[in-house]
Amino acid sequence: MKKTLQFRELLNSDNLEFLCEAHNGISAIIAQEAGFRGIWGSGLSLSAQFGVRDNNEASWTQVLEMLEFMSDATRIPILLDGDTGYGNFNNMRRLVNKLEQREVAAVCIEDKLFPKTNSFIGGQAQPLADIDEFCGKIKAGKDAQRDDDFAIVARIEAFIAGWGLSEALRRAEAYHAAGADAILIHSALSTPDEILAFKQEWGARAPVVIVPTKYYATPTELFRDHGFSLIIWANHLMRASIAAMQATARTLADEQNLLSVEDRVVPVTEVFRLQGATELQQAEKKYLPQRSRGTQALVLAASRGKELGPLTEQRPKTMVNIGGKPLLSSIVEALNATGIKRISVVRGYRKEAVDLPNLKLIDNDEFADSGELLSLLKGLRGVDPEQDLIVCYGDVLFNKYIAQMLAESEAPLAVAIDTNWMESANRHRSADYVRCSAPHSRESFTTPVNLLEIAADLPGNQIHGEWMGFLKIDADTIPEILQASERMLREPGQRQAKIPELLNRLIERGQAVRGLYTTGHWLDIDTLDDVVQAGNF
Ligand code: SPV
Ligand code: MG
Repeated sequence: MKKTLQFRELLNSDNLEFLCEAHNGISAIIAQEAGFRGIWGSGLSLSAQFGVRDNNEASWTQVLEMLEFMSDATRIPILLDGDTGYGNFNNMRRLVNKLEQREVAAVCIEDKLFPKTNSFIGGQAQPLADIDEFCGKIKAGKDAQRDDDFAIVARIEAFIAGWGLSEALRRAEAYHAAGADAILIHSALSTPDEILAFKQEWGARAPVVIVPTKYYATPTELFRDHGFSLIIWANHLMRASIAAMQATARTLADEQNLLSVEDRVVPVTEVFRLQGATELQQAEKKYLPQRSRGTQALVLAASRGKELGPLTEQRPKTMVNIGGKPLLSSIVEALNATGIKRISVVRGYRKEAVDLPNLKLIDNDEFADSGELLSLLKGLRGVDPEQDLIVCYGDVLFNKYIAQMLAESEAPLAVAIDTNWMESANRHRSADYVRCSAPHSRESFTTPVNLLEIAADLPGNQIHGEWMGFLKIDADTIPEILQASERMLREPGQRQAKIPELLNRLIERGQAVRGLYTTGHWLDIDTLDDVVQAGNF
């Protein structure tokens, strides 16, 4: 329902209704969340949050600007405390139009002179507006409004200025006749005597609004019984926040640490919630190009690398020193060089030795009696589900362009394939050979090639290349690979399963695995001989 109509319903309902003061976007959200059906845009609170006096020191456009934030942030109607209308009838009609443009439902103007002073500062000495001049202002506002449901509340300051009941009634009658939709009768007494006397005489000629700031001890039931329409809790969110800010600032100044205030302030997540941060995250997923999510890496480095003998007694293979630094350092550098900053490492054997900075460490404490698929599974559970992922091994050195090629691939799932597979075959080392939908050729640069099978014992005439141990998984595909790994590891006899077995499974189930051909520029550290060779890599 449009805000003007909501406000009109509050004014005209048979029940006593309530407005809560707010003075900026977040206090408006808080008032709405507490269940209030309307907001009082208090002049006192708005000026206070700007750090100025309630004397029209903030310009009306500055007030309007804050009001726009409050209105944008909420669905409930706002009644602006428009002071005296910020000028004469002409300023008033411009104000009404500007408020309507910002979906502010109503404005209240008081019969004092510009620049006004808050009613609780020497109210008795404050001059009142000429009745006819004020009526002209009300009329001009009503004539200016484009939405018939926009409301103008006329506020009577006769009691504040020390005039009696008859002056208050005379004014109310005139303002009502000029078109005011409701009367706000204000009083600075600590008892409700004035406003009750007014209501008694006024009856139900037009809805009556009150602000019980000074007669706060009066039971609300009394107002209900007397048929008031609307109560304004006029400044209490502002005053509550001042108390909280003063206490927090004093404590911080005295104690010079955050510990003593942390439990007394809301967590930052509460701030994000009030700001609606989740909505933006969802919108980003919907509207931003997928690539911008970035790429992360997962290094599988849980095994010892027994073949390296004494070199891996105190540390896993990934931490063996090659060319003056741990193997893992070179891997991290190659990843960093392609712009991949987020790197997770699955560690197991001598895990405390894997201690390089800026890595997310994921433990596989079952490394000794399990295969690399379990490490992959634990790794997938620990990575950021929002980013694309490159999986690599902690004992494979590579040129950065290989990671770049994988990161740039559009495929949901891809592997890097070395066409130079004969080299491994000639050296009689174990390797994972692949058969693809097409061999490496000029066409394979432009036509996507899919993996058909991966095995250590493929017949030579079927081999198109060697899997280099790299896997690229699109963020959206991570859950699928995670579930497939879980399923496989639950089957009996699969505890030692390796990634190629998972890939064959996925292919059998119809998952496309893109093969990206490349030639050389990587080194698998399996033997002491490899360690020596790697020095020149
Ligand atoms: C305000 O909240 O700014 C008001 C109410 O005008 S009072 O401060 O009581 O005058
Ligand atoms: Mg005010």
